[in-house]
Amino acid sequence: MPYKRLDEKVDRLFSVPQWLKSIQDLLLNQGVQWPHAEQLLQGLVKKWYQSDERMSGDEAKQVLYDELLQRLNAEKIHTAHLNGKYMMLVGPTGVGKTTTLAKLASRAVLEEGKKVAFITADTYRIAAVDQLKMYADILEAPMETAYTEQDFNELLQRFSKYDHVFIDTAGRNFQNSGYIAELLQFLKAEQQINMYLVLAATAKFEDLNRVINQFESLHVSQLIVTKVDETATYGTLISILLQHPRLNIAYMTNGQEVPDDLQKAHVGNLINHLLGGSDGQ
Ligand SMILES: Nc1nc2c(ncn2[C@@H]2O[C@H](COP(=O)(O)OP(=O)(O)OP(=O)(O)O)[C@@H](O)[C@H]2O)c(=O)[nH]1
Ligand SMILES: [Mg+2]
Repeated sequence: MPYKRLDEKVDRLFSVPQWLKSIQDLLLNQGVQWPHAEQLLQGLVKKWYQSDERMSGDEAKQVLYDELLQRLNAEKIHTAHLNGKYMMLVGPTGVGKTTTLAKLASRAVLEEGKKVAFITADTYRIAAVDQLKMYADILEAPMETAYTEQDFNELLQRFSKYDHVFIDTAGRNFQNSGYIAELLQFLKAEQQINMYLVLAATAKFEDLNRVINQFESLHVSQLIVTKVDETATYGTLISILLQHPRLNIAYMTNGQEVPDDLQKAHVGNLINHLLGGSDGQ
C-alpha cells in the first residue's frame, strides 16, 4: 500500500543507526568536545545513508578512523627530529618540562652521540636548578643559569659549538601575563630558538585551550604532551588538535623514567586509543 510505504520511509528518515549512540558515548566519554563530536557524527550518518543504511558499527568506526586520520594528517603528530640547535621548553607549572628536557638530551647523547649543553632560566626555585644540574652531571654536559637577558645571550654564544642546547624555563601560572612578557625577552636573542609548549594530557580542554591562547603571541607551533600514562582518555587531545590546526605534537611522554619514557607519537595510535582499539592499524 502506498501510504504504508510512505510511513515506513518517514520512519526511516527519523531513525538512526543503533551504533550511533554508542559511538557518540565513546567520543564524549573520551573527552571529545561536543562541536567536534557532532561534526564527526553528522559525517557518519551521511555515510550511513550513502551506504543504503547498511553500514555496521564496526564499519562506522573504520570510517571514523579514516576521517580522523585525514583531518589530523600524519604531519600533525610525528616524532620530531632534533634538528634545531636551541630548544626551549615552556609551559605551566609541574607539567614535566625539566624531566622531558632531560629525556630529550639523554637520547641525543646516548643514541646519537651528540654534544649537548643546558641553560636554565628557572631561577624561581633553588631546587629547579639542582634538578637540571643532576641530569647534566650524569650526561657530563655543562649547565649554566641565566639570571638576566644578557646572561642568556652570553650563554647562547658560549654554547654555540654544541650540537644541541636545551633551555629550561620556570613553570608559571599561565594566567600570569608577566610570564609571557618574560619569555618574549628570551626570544629577542639573535639565535633561532625552537620553542616547545609542554602540556599535560591529564588537563581539561578549557585549561589547555586557555594556555594555548595565552602562548599565541610566542607563535609556538610544537607541542610536547606529557603524562599520557596518567590518562585513559585521548579525546581532549584530539579536540585540541582539531581546534588549533596549526599545532603539531612533536613528542609524547608516558612516565617519569629518564630517558625511557619518551613516546613515539603516531597519529594512528592516538586515534586507535580513542576508539578503544590496540596499537597500530
Ligand atoms: N606520570 C608521569 N609523570 C611525569 C611525566 N613527565 C614528568 N612527570 C613527573 O611530573 C613531575 C614534575 O616534573 P618536572 O619535570 O619537574 O615538571 P616542570 O614542568 O619542570 O615543573 P616546574 O619547573 O615546577 O614548572 C615530576 O614528578 C615528574 O617525574 C610523565 O610523562 N608521566
Ligand atoms: Mg622545571
